[in-house]
Amino acid sequence: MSLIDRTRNTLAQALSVYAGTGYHERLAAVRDRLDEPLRVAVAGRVKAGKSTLLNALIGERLAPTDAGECTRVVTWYQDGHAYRVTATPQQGSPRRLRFTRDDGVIDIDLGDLRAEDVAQLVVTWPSQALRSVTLIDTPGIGSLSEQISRSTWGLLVPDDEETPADAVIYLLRHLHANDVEFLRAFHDTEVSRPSPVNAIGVLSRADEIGAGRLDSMASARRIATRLGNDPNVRRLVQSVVPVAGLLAETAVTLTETEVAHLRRIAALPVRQAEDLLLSVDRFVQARPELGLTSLEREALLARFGLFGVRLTSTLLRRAVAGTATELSRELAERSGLNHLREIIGSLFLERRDVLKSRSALLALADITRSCERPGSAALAAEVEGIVASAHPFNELRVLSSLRAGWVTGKADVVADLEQVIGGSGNSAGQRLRLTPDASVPELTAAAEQALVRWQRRAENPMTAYEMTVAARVAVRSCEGMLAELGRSR
Ligand SMILES: Nc1nc2c(ncn2[C@@H]2O[C@H](COP(=O)(O)OP(=O)(O)OP(=O)(O)O)[C@@H](O)[C@H]2O)c(=O)[nH]1
Ligand SMILES: [Mg+2]
Repeated sequence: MSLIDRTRNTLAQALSVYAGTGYHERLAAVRDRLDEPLRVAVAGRVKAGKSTLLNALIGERLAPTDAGECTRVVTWYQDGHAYRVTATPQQGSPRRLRFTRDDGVIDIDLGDLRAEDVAQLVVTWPSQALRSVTLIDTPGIGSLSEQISRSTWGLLVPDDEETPADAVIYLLRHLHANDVEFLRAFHDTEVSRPSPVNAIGVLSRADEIGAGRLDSMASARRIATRLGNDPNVRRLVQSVVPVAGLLAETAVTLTETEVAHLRRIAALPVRQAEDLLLSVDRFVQARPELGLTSLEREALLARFGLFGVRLTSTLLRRAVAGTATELSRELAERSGLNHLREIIGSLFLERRDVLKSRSALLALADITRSCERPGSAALAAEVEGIVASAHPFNELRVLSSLRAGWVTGKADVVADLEQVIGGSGNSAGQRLRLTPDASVPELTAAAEQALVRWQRRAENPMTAYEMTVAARVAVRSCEGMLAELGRSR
């Protein structure tokens, strides 16, 4: 039986054990959550670019950036049939809020509520992007007021260890001791401790890293790779990808007017354009003959950043992109957005069932601990049994151990192990390092070879104990792939 079905059965059992108690409702919510989209929180320090990145992922400018009271409230963005905003006050029952939409940006009217009185906002928005994930925007951890930081902590590291989010995208700007501490606390939970599996790192505002020079993204990639290999970071997040969030957001919401304005800069001879783009002040004031008002120039800066204006005008001049559609595609690629989407796809969405089961079992374990009832001991044993034996959890554990440096070996062996157990993506192709178009016979042959390789290692008396345990898990992973491939023939 699959992990998610086992989890579902155990939940059904729990619902009957706790029928008529105060826990029944919470259990029903846990059960319903299994079938809902994956909940992914976007977290990080103040002004790390969280809301901007979230908008880029949704493809609309829904989350407020910069100023505004609502940046201080945990806000959920979920798919639905109607456009609706609901506030859950700290005290009292949820209520609908009025909102307006101007230039694509939604402006929520809190009415007589103050930001600190609101536990959370839920924005329901019909959106293709939100069909598979519910995104949770969080106020920055760090310098803002205590209470706001606490509400984000509460979301990610709740006291009862039942995390409202199934996974998290953690934005890092400059690695700071608090960042690491924050990640550690988030992962300090039962099923996978510490788990890099439900967290990915984004090196945000990547365009600013090389001071906005055209090669900024290349510098950002180097830094992200270095961070991703840092043992302190590796044991906390799966991988670190650089994203220029502002450019990504603009890429997916680009307007024809903006492209027309950029064309004027692209029409300048290279030298003159470079001179104009030397600094923000220069760009806003110089070359009045360009036919762009300073307001229009400021608007371009706010949407693209200096790096983005340099990059897009260069792309237009070199005819790499001609139309708004082409430009949008090019920018989504160059900003790192496409890469981030791929990573979210392979590390979160394809692991959806495991992440969902994990959240549900954590909640269930917590309930059985807090309230004893006839049948609850058996239930607790069942949960423990699933957590201890289900293969996907074993893979998570090996992955965490690898990342924590507990399982060691030759670099290529460790890399192979990490790949085979799904560390870089869950599909057979990714596990076996084949291209996405690999055929079933090719995949089967590669899986058979991997199986032999890992069986040998598991049986070799010279293999260290930790590696033997890990190798057995890898063997199971290979057998699982072969079974799956056999079914698909
Ligand atoms: N240059 C550049 N600026 C960015 C980028 N991402 C965000 N910004 C700017 O940084 C400021 C803060 O962005 P937000 O997305 O509101 O950041 P946040 O982390 O949600 O901020 P809080 O919710 O207030 O903690 C805005 O002025 C954005 O335009 C980026 O990738 N590059
Ligand atoms: Mg924000």
